[in-house]
Amino acid sequence: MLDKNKILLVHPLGYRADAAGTDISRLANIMPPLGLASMAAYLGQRGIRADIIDCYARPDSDSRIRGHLLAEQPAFIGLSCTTSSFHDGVRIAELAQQALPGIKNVFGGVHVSAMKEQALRDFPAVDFAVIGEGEATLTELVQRGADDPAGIKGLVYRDGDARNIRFTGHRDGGIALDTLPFPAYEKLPGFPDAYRLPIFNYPRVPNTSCISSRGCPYACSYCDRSVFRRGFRCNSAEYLYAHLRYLKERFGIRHINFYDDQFTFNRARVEEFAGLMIERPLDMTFNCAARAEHIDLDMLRLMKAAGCWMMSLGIESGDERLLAQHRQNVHLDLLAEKIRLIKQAGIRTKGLLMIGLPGETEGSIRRSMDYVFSLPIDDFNLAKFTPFPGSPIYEHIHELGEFDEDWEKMDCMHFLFVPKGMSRDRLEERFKAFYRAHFARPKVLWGYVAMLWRSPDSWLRFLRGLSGFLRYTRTTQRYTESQPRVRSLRTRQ
Ligand code: B12
Repeated sequence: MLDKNKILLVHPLGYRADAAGTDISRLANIMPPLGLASMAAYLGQRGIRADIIDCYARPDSDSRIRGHLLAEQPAFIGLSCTTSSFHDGVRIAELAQQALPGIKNVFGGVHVSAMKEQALRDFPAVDFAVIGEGEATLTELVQRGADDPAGIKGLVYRDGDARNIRFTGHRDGGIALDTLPFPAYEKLPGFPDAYRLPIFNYPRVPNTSCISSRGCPYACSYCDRSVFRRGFRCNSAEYLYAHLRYLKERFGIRHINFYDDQFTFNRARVEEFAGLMIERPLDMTFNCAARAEHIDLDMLRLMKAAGCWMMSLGIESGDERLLAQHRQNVHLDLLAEKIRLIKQAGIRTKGLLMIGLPGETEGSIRRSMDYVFSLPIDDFNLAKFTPFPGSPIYEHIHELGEFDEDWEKMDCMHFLFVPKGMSRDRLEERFKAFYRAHFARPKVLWGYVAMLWRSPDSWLRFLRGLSGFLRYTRTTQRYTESQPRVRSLRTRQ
């Protein structure tokens, strides 16, 4: 008899465990699955025991999953999947069904939130999909049991007949974020030491990432907002301060990376939070991401005094005409001005860029390089544009170029989309040239040398993972090219 009061939550690795040592994303960055940790805490408050297995932090988890299922006999297994990890999630769901007949699986996260009914239609192994915010929907499902899903908002389920798939509709509004318990970090084995922020992106260890808001009011063409949709909800400054104090006191955390899409969107909140960090110091530093429209020098100086170490800005492209096709408020001069203000306030800056957007040309890549290299940025990240299901551009992507929709490779490390007028080889070549040009600049190189004392732990990690990094710089391809994949499931069955 399965235990109806228990669920195992799993964060899949996304590919075979023996490839984890050569995955450059993993080498550089392992972050806690905060969505799962939030749900585990929420379920726990309601008397449901939720355990977490994070295969991303500890690959080779199949035997751990099997062992846990046999020992604990949970009635549900929950899987949190991006597009690239979805097939691995399906594989784990099948593994669970074999290990523990009768167990029901429920998928959540960004991929199924975008696919909705299609996730069940194309994948018979998937029992339920939670669309959007998971806390309340999952709690209701576990409390009511797998046989009575009809009235639960935010759920996709099979109504008797395997072909009769229903979506109950989105939940109204969203949870008031201050009513949520802090994520159950203690349920993440090895937290915080098993997790690592992006290399060279933090001054001190232990550190972690944190989310203090949900939703984004903007509508960029390439961004999938199926989970939290439009709008913006955030924790109050007091809640946020209490959250950081908890992380410091319970886990010794000394640096936080806020992964909010728009950390500075609510100015009053930022001012109040900074005020608290200054008045009652926690000896913690933090990074965050912001949009140029929502920062100014006074705010930046206050944030610096409160411990802000690095700020990331989505530049995406240095070609104004290209950008205008993909996002609102495109003013590259204003953006450059704001980046200078960040530096003036004494905060490190990181530029986030994309290459291969629809409309990209040799000329726009050249302009992006010229623009980025004219800015005083300390670090940058160049992602290969990937059209994710749920993003506005996905709807008509085939009109804009060639798209090979191979979900397992949709990890921003492959050019699966090639814009009209470009070739894949040329994009690869320009991608490498972009990075080479960045690293060839003496100022940038000196910045990385300075990390010897600014972030000594990053250098240790870099040296330990050197063979993996070198392999990557030689190929700029990820594990999927050279390593066995999860298995060759077709994208859509
Ligand atoms: C932190 C983060 C990571 C972390 C941790 C991921 C994780 N599972 O938490 C790491 C570093 C591992 C990561 C890796 C990648 N990421 Co990432 N990541 C994020 C980020 C910035 C925040 C996620 C987060 O913590 N959100 C806050 C929590 C509270 O929300 P949540 O995770 O969505 O969870 C809620 C709901 O989705 C739902 N839910 C989630 N899981 C489940 C499971 C069940 C059972 C249920 C019922 C509900 C449920 O309930 C949760 C609570 O309400 C998001 C952007 C964003 N703003 O969300 C991108 C994002 C999810 N990542 C993205 C990408 C592309 C990647 C990578 C492919 C790229 C890369 N090269 O690094 C890899 C994939 C690795 C993998 N195996 O999945 C894309 C995904 C797009 C897509 N369709 O696939 C996003 C949306 C960013 C973007 N706009 O492009 N990522």
